[in-house]
Amino acid sequence: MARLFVSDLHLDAGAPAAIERFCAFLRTHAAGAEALYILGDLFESWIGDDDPAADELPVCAALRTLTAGGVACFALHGNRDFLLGLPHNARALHAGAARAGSRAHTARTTPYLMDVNSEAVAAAYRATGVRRIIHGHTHRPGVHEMLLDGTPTTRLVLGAWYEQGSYLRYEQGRYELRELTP
Ligand SMILES: [Mn+2]
Repeated sequence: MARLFVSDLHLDAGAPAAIERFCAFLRTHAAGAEALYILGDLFESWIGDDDPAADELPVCAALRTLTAGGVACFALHGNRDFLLGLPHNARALHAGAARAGSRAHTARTTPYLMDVNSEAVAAAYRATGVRRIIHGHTHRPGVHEMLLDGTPTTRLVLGAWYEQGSYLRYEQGRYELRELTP
């Protein structure tokens, strides 16, 4: 059975077509998988699990259906939905830090980081000992192979779902980036 990886869906109640695209993905591709890994930014923003609007998002029900059907589902917090599962006092702390960070960012003229830093990637490989990294966040899907200290490494980057759905499929030792037909 396959393991599927997605990231950067940025689902928002204001864009119901994107929500339906992901729900359809859950009902079809993911329903037959062994596991689904959501690697950040499932939601465009998330103000808390107690947001009354959250219960109305069909994606939450679709994820419940998926896991009830026996598909393991794992989710990392992204920079857009880092408040998933946090209690209110933690959110208040983050909100204060976000406001301070926003002011500091506005005061700086540092260009926006658009892709990974290759030195940071090499450091992550060396620190962890892994030779394969799967990530999203940059919204630049692709496969990057390089030799690190003489050893082959592979970095698989997931695409964002703004225009079209995409995912990474792993089965029997093979990884494949796939796009959903619109
Ligand atoms: Mn993102």
